[in-house]
Amino acid sequence: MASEIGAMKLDALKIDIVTIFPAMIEQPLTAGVLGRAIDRGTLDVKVHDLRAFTLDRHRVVDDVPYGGGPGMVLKPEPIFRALDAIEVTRGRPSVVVMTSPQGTRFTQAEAQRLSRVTHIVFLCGRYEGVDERVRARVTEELSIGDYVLSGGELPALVLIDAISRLVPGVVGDGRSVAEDSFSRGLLDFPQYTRPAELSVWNADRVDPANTSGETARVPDVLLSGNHAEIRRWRKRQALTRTLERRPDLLAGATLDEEEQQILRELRACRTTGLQKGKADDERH
Ligand code: J9Q
Repeated sequence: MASEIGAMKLDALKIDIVTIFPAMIEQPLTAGVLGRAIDRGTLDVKVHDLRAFTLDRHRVVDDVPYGGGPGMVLKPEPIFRALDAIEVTRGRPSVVVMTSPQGTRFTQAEAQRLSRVTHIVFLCGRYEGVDERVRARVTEELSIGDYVLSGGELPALVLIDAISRLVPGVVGDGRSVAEDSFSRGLLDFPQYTRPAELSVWNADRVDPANTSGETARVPDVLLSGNHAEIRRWRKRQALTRTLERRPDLLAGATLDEEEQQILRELRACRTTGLQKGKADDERH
């Protein structure tokens, strides 16, 4: 009936997922940091097949909508039975989340809040809908964005990933969680790794001999060893990107004195038309 992934710890975050496609949830949760957290017992995850909570021989989970129209609607009784079974075997959950396009938008602040609860149930709806009476047992209806999906499984995985990363012990290096761009409210600065100089791959594709000699180099400042300069360069890059791509984020960002100063410079440059494109990046 319910498949358990991993062994559990006393302070683990308990997560139950109710779905008609258990395989869609199970496999992804075996990979990466979440997979390791489940193996260690830092996360206690159970996936429940909604069909296991039907009583008829054809294990029917959906039916035609009252009033007519296209598509099928998830029946309420199997969902109620699944929630009751979870409560009996796993305890009363702190929150019951349903992923749906009608939900409020999931944000990093919501992820922070939900990472502090002890037990979350996720109900994965279908595109066509869920019987409205199910909402009586749902404490939060969340959307991950405005696009059409076939079901709530992928949104549930998105929520589980974002929430679990914030649970102490899930991500090995707690520093990268704290420094994560959305936690600071800005986009990330550009990252580079070795080699410091790269022949341009596009040129190879056009001309396999690649006689152009064109290279893509890592910015000199990152090779300089001057950590004060590197920190300032990164701040400027993060602010430039945020200003150009997501200016809406700046309203909610917490900036230190240096960042506020850089932002004033960038805005002044922008309005005078001095700074546009790559040229400016190289000047600073
Ligand atoms: C269940 N499109 O979309 C965005 N966030 C959630 C959803 C969604 C969907 C269909 C079914 C959830």
